[in-house]
Amino acid sequence: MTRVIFLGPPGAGKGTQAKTLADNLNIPHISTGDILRQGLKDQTPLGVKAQTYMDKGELVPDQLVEEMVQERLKQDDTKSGWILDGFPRTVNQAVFLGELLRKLNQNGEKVVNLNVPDDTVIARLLERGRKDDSEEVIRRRLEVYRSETAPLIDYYSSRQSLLSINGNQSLEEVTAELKKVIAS
Ligand code: B4P
Repeated sequence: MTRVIFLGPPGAGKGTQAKTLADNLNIPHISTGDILRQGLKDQTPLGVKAQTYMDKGELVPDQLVEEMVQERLKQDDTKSGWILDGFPRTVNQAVFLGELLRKLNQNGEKVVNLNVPDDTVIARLLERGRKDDSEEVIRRRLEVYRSETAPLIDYYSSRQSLLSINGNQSLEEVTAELKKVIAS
């Protein structure tokens, strides 16, 4: 049973690697960013609320994202495992997730941190050019990452082993390193 949480700055390659790994293992890839963007496209109440935060590079409020993840993790297909990408992004979300996994009997998750320097992240995101990939918004996302999400590295390191991967390599090299640490 594989359950993996991806940590890392915006543009670290969480989405890219999570998708590859989930396809390989035939388990669901649960990306909070993708679910929020789909909500926006479908103009659901959640998507509409999330838009103002995402456009500015801010985090969507914890409660909204937590409810969304809770609903998703309760679905039947998660029984075979999952890859969680983009959640948790705050210590509050991590505490919430820990309690939720205990309740659902889905513990035993591996936590992987993708390390990538700022200049690489900025170059990758500018090249991708999504709506929230303008230079100003990317810089804000990095600030938010440092203040809200980076503390999760200590949070998880002090509770369980945190697997660290060099995300500043080619896609294939990152995938190979990931597969190795997840299998170990
Ligand atoms: P996300 O959708 O999670 O996006 P991300 O952090 O920008 O990207 P990721 O790290 O997945 O990078 P990717 O693989 O795509 O978040 C967007 C927004 O949603 C947040 O700012 C926030 O507002 C909101 N949100 C989401 N979750 C939330 C939560 N839990 N709480 C509150 N708010 C939340 O890679 C980026 C680019 O790099 C791609 O073009 C890719 O092709 C390229 N790339 C990847 N790996 C590469 C490599 N090794 N070499 C070269 N290029 C590479």
